[in-house]
Amino acid sequence: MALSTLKQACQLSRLAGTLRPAIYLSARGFAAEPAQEESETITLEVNPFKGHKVEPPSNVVETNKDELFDMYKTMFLMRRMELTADQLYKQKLARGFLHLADGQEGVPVGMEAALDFDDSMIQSYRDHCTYVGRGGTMKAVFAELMGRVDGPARGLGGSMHLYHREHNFFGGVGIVGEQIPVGTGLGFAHQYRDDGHVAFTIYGDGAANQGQIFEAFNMAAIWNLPVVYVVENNHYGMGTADSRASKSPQYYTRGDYVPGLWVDGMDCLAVKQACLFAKKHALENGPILLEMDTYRYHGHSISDPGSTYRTRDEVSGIRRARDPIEHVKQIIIEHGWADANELKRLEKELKAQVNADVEEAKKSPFPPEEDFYNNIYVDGLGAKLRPIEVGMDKIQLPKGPRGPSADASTH
Ligand SMILES: Cc1ncc(C[n+]2csc(CCOP(=O)(O)OP(=O)(O)O)c2C)c(N)n1
Ligand SMILES: [Mg+2]
Repeated sequence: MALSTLKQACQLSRLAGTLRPAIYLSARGFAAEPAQEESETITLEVNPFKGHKVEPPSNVVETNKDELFDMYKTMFLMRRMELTADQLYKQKLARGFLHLADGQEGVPVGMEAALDFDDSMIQSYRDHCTYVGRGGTMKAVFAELMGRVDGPARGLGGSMHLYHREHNFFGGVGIVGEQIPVGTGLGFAHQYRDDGHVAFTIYGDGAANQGQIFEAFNMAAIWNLPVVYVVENNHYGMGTADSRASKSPQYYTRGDYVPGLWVDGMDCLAVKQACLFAKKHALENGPILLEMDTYRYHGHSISDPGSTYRTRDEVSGIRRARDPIEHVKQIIIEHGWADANELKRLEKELKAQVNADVEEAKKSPFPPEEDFYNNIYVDGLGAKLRPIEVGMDKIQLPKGPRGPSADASTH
């Protein structure tokens, strides 16, 4: 499809709320591809799925050149975004918490290839790539990290609180496991509205033994809610290996009566196939659990070097054998669609795009001072923080026993 036609299609489908993110990235000029005919379908084998109480889908997947280029470019951009966020933090331009997902890019990219933006999604604090997969911009991510108003939380939320209401991305939440009951509620909303869409509820292996998960599974199964639970098993919860935290780290089996699939989460095509299957299953039969076997290259957060509880060899071994971007790059090269030099040139363009987005984000202003007092109380109640009356230009302690006459140093 010619790029101009693609852009028109994107504008139309954005209005209809069903835009697919890879195409969205192309439309924003990331894909400096020459105009080309629609590419022909090819089939590839992915690592076989393992099923729990369900017959797994075939491991032969259909794809094409355009889709693979889009996946490759989107994952590459996500990787650069995460590495750039690391740099911004070290330069003290980004502040607060920061959890990076480099290594895990195959999951959001494969997931979004199977969904549209009318399906809803909720994620943990490791949310930058998920947000971009949902059609959020990298400029907005950088702006949020640097506390600027062009971030999705107007610079007040930071890394853990990305959000995209128009594309049904409900965060970005900081409390481990908090998103699981909320995502179950999103599934309830889809069922109640009978809108033919599903809720993808994503959590980590470190959340997978919490009690609230099993309450959520039970409710979703009793009511046949269209919820796809996705456990991103990156094999560590902070510095604790999954085998030390879980009696049974076979998370795809842990829903008991909820069927599950083990998925090679380092292969975006396997993820796509599993998500297509899971969406259909959830709409027809109720909840299903996908275990995405994946890996994070960075430490748990920016303050964790990530090398005390695992060996450097383990990290470099996974990078060599299973890297999600290298995998797709190899497919592209093997099919003769581009050679290594052409891809290098393309990567240079993509890096320049990320740098340009950072510069744009830096132009975004910090929030105005009054934002400090907004979003605390319902509008109209005024900025009253007990026991202190707060105004923009004054802080007055009330008179009386808790006022200035009391010992203010006893807090
Ligand atoms: C209820 C709760 N307990 C503990 C924490 C501290 N904490 C933050 S992240 C984390 C590990 C979670 O690991 P996992 O679910 O595997 O996600 P990952 O970080 O690997 O993406 C913990 C214990 C928290 N944020 N919330
Ligand atoms: Mg984990």
